[in-house]
Amino acid sequence: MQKTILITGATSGFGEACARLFARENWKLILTGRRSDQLRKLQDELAVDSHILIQDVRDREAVKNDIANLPESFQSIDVLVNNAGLALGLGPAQEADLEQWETMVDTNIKGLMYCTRFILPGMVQRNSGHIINIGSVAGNWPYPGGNVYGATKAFVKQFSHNLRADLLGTNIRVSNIEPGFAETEFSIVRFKGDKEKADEIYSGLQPLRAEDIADIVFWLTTQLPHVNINRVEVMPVCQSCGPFAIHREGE
Ligand code: NDP
Ligand code: 8X3
Repeated sequence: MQKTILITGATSGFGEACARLFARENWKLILTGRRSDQLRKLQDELAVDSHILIQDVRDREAVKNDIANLPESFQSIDVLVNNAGLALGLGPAQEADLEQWETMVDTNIKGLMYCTRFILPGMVQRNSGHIINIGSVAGNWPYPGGNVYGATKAFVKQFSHNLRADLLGTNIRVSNIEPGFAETEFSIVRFKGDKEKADEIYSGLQPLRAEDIADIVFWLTTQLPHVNINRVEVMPVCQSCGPFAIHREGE
């Protein structure tokens, strides 16, 4: 039987790449995001059964209503990819803009909570489903300027583990993908639309591509039903962890 996947944040980057890959694999798609033009264009382009939700994941009532009012043929969601998210700014905590911190918390934490909470009961009722969260290496490792963004992704990791604890005894799977450096619209958003600055981030190196993450999402869904991949941390070869930083007096 044809399966259904709901991908949040399908207007660009990882979400769009997932939409294209799962369309090729003939899944039914529910695609969400705020940019309606991109969503409609993508829907027109993909020759599969699809439904779009023009939705801000921060809007709890909208997420609730959209899920409650899905057309009947899209109601049985097999896979939820909680992908919508963003980083804003890369400055030190003491100079950070609280609005930006709140936007990251509202999107990466609360939006992901809403989508999960409204879709999970159906999965539990059917005793079947897979929640795939998009975390980040920033939730595992500190870096200067990662402050609240990394902390939101640490939430996503622990929430994923705790969901597994609650879902023990069901057939529902939960996985957290933790990508490193990947070229999408991520840095353009992080630097408030400054494309030149964003391009500099990826110049002279081979970052992960959105398609690399889509491949991992798909691979997770193809595991035998008794297999749960808890976490996948993935970096491009050109990225690694740094040594501990030490400050010496006088430096
Ligand atoms: P993009 O900026 O290309 O995509 C982000 C997506 O999230 C867009 O489709 C955007 O849609 C959506 N989104 C953002 N805010 C909202 C909102 N309030 N409501 C609904 N949708 C929203 O970046 P990526 O593809 O790179 O990012 C996808 C996920 O991957 C994010 O969670 C990010 O934190 C994570 N990640 C990214 C890495 C990278 O280096 N690129 C590495 C590790 C993790 P729209 O604007 O249309 O609403
Ligand atoms: C995005 C990866 O390293 O830019 O989550 O924070 S990083």
